Amino acid sequence: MTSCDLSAQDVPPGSADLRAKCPPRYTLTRDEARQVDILARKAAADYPSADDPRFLADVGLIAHDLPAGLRQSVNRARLDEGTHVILIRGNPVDDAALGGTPRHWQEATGEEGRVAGMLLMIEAALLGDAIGWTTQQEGRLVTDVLPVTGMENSLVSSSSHKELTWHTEDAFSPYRADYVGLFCLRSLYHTPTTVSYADLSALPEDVVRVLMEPRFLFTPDDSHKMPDGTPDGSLVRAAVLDGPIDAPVLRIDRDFTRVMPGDDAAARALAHAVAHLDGNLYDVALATGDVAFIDNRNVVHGRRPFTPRYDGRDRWLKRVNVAVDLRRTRPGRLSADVRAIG
Ligand SMILES: O=C(O)CCC(=O)C(=O)O
Ligand SMILES: [Fe+2]
Repeated sequence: MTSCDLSAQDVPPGSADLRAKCPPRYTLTRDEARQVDILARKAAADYPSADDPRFLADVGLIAHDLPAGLRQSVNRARLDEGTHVILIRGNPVDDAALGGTPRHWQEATGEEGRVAGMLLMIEAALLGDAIGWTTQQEGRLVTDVLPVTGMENSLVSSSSHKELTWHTEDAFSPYRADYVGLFCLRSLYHTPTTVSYADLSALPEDVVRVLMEPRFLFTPDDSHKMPDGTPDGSLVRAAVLDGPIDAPVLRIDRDFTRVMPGDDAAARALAHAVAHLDGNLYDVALATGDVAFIDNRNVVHGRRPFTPRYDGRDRWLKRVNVAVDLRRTRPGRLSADVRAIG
């Protein structure tokens, strides 16, 4: 047993370093993987898509049929307020049936990819309800993370040559997800996802105090296609740290967080936070069959650079945003039935 084969309950509370080295993980047995596969395929047969309102109404119940060991492990990690990432290994992936990695997320329309999306939605339902963004990948709930020609050096997840710098997912929005779920379908060279966390005991007290004040400006990242003529309408002023000092919620995007002109104390605090998060950054290399739920309140995440080949074998993840309390996101949605924010 390596030091990382710990179950969630074995991780001592408060040990951010150990959490980084040993994320709570659950490895499905072959029988359990078969059980998960059957559930996902049945859902794909019973419902037309992951966005179907009937599926969204039922998926929480479908998740009751996931293996008991998995449900117990995810539940413990959910209740641990310091969790960085929940890893579920050994999920079924039929590489041949998937076909080639699509050249663009708009082309990710294959049936086997849809089954994978259903699987991710079912496991995500152990944590909450899926939300989407009208401004992102046409408002889909299950989105695709894959390298796209021409985007190699961009600041979005379809980049490759350029490191995807760490960020709170959708930091600009009060309706952002509590978890970001990633299902790795393919990653030949194990390109790592990156994760970092704030250890407040290692930051000067005055810096922490400033980070807790609403002195920071957040703009939507480039993955959100905002309507023309909305330059500053989308600017949000908020704190980087929120909540109790022993269980802070982190909100920061290395590329899209600024301070008001002339606010030197906020600029200094932001620089401290950036250097601190840079220093705590560690790798989580997802392999085929891994599902990772990143706690978007406790950690920031990104991705190391890689060289895409555009040969149909490139890295490919399915992604979902999960809200623990769907009602919290309601002001951002048109109606109870609409899951896309915006
Ligand atoms: O590609 C990854 O590992 C992470 C990408 C990312 O930040 C995201 O999809 O939100
Ligand atoms: Fe992200």
